[in-house]
This record gives sequence, structure tokens and C-alpha cells, in this order.
Amino acid sequence: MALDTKRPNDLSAFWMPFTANRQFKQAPRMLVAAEGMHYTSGDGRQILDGTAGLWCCNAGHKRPKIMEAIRQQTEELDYAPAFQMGHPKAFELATRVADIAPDGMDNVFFCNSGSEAVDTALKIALAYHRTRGEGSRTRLIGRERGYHGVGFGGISVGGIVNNRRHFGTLLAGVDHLPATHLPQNAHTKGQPEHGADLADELEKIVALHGAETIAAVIVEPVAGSTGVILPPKGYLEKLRAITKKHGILLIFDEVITGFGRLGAPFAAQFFGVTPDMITCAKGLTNGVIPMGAVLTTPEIHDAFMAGPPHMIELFHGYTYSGSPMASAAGLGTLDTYAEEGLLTRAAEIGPYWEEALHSLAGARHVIDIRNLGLIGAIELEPIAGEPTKRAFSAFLKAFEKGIMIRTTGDIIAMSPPLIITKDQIDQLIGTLAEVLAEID
Ligand code: PXG
Repeated sequence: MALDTKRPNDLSAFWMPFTANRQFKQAPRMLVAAEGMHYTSGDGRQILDGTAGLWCCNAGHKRPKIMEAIRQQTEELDYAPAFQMGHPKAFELATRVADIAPDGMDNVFFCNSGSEAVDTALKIALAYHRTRGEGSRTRLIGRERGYHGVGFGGISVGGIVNNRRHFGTLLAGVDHLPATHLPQNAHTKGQPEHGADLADELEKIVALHGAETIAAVIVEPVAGSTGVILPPKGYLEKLRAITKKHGILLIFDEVITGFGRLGAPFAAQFFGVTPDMITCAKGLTNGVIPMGAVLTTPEIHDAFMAGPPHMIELFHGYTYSGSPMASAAGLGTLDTYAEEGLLTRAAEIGPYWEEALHSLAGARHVIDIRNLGLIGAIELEPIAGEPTKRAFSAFLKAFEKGIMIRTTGDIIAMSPPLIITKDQIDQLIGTLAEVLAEID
């Protein structure tokens, strides 16, 4: 039977995520191919990728090992039930992830995205305390300006107003630490000096509610989505000490910092602070096939491994947890990272990136520049009464000129693939300088 196409193939059916749909559909920005550091736009131009897609294509695009791993997997095993059955590559990938994870993070729970990883970690935290007879620990603590995906758990602990206020009452029993963004740290290269004491706010929350009611604290070691907010020197160490003192689990949301973004496999290693759980996604499969994961300590994992052995220990999981195709993509990705030394490359190229980025300090509209590893942010003075407009016009102009950047509020955020060369950094920053000179 011939396909019955009642509708023309237009842009109306696809309701796009986190997008100004009407504006996009009037002047679509289509991407039709990608390789290495570049996208190809619908009108045939090469676009230098300054954002690794959405912080996910850490090894760049269409990398042969990853593509080949997926191709081979399509010949072998398309899908295997994820519950009460297994397939070898999920186990192999979990072992390989645990290998590069901080010491003591030995267990890996797979899911399909960062949002699912966050909700999984929060559920594990609650169930862990309950399993140990501390069922009164039900409160979850997030942070203002935190982004933890879009599930109900994630938006509840998250601190982005627009992601929360349209969606009802959210989870009960959630509190927030203050964000670590301080004006006195403007134009700092690398980790800021001021603000470690903001971690002490956790002591106030503990005093208010009682430690015995608090299950976990979740933070991004470096917040990406809200415009690159860095942890002041000593802040994460303090947070670790306070959580440990009160028996509260510390979760690092490493969905963007995981897999080499800061110059170590995980931010936990970069900062030398080990949490109790790590959430990750994105770079786990180089963004090619959706996959997320939660890494835990054996202490947490083993607490569930009690009771009759035929019983399911954790009532949680997804149809596609550790799916064959995603596992294959993950293995190809980790091979690529290892062969090319990408998980530490940001440490090598970071100083060059830092200098290039901060060369924009005197450019029009710029009020702050922040960086760490291969992450950079340029904060612009908003147009009076029209927040976000200036940065968005920078984004449009940049795309016109052949570079891809991200904006959030009036902040330009960049996180190029870890394979970026010095020449490409020059091109990215040079083009951005032109953009800033040209926009209103
Ligand atoms: N946690 C963190 C820290 C994230 O950055 C998520 C969870 C959710 O992941 P999923 O896979 O469910 O989207 C994220 C996602 C941006 C941008 O431009 C950032 C994200 C996603 C899309 C855009 O900053 N981060």
C-alpha cells in the first residue's frame, strides 16, 4: 500500500522543545550534517560548533569508532529486555564507566537522559535512607539557578524560575541553597576567590529542619545551563564536609561536567571532592544515542542488596536502561576518548581557551567573562526593559557568521568539542568579537 500522505511535509507538526516555535518556523535554522568540529547548515554553510551540540558531542561529530560501534550493533542485537534479562555490552560499559569514575564510585545505574539520571539519583537517595531505617530523611536540597533537567524531581530541586512556575506545586519538602554567583568575582579567570561561605547556608537549612529530615543535596559542580556559574574556591569542599557531618548524601549533577569538560573525566576528580552519587548523560555516548547514568558508591548500592535474593531490590528502571544500541555507542565513545586523550585535553588547551576568551573583556556590552576547563561564558549588559534580546541577537548573528554559540538570559555560553584546535578557538573568539561589535 502506498503511503498516504495527507499532509504536506511542513514545520507545523513538530512542537519543538525549549524553542521559540513561531519565530523558528518563520526563519528555520536547519542542520543537515556534521563532521568533526563542524555542522553543515541547510543552506550548505560550515558552522563551527562552539557548544558541542548541547554540551554533549565532546569528541566532535560523526566519529568513526562510535559510528562503527553502532553499525556493528545493528547487525548483532537490536533490543534486549532490560528487566530480569541482560546483554553483555551494558555490563561492559558499566565497568568501563566505573573505571574512569572517581575512586569508590563503583556502581552504575543506566537511564536515557540527564533528567532521568537526576530523578533516579533522588529516588535512590530516598530509598537508601529508608532501607537503612532512616525513613524520616525525605527532604531534598537543591540550589537557586541550578538546572537538573525537566522531570518533576529535577525541576523541584532546580532553581530556574521559568522551569518551575508553570508546573504546579512540584515535590514537597524541597529547599534551596543560594547560587554561587557574586558580582565581586566578575572577570575572574578560572575558579573565583569569593563565596566559599555560601556553603554554610546548608548549616542554616539543617538547623531549620533537622538533619534527620534531609536525604540529599544536589548541585552541579559547575552550573552550565544558567550561564556558567562556578564554585568558589573551597565551596565544594565545605559542602562535602557539612553533608558528611550530618549524614546527608551529596549528589553531583555532572550531566555537562562529566566526560572531560574540565580536563578530568569527572568534575569530582578535577575538584578533588567525591560525592556519594554522580549523575551523567550527554558525553556518555557523545550525544549520539540517548543515555544517562547514575554512579554510586558500593555503600549505597550494597545497602539495597539485602533481603531475599529473588526479590527486586530497587523498584525503578526504564525500558531502555542500558539498551544495546546506547551501550555500543557508549563503548565506542569511551574508546575514542581514551585513544585521543580527550578526557584530559581540556587541561592542556584550557589556558589558551582562557586567554582567548578573556581577550573579549573590553568588547561592547560585556560585563563579565567566566571560564573553567573548556567552558566559557560572556555575560552581556541586558537591553533596558528587554532582557535576553541582546544575547539572542548575538546568537543569530553568530550563526549567520558561521559559529554556533548558546545563550541563556543575556549570557553567551560556550563548550566546544574537546578536539578543538587553537586556530579554531581563534576563529570562534574572533567571530564573536565581530558579532559583539555589530549587535545593538
Ligand atoms: N542536569 C544538568 C546539569 C544538565 O545540564 C540535565 C540535567 C538534563 O539532561 P537532559 O538529557 O534530560 O536534557 C542537564 C541538561 C544549555 C542546555 O543550553 C543544557 C542542558 C540541556 C539542553 C541545553 O545550557 N542540560
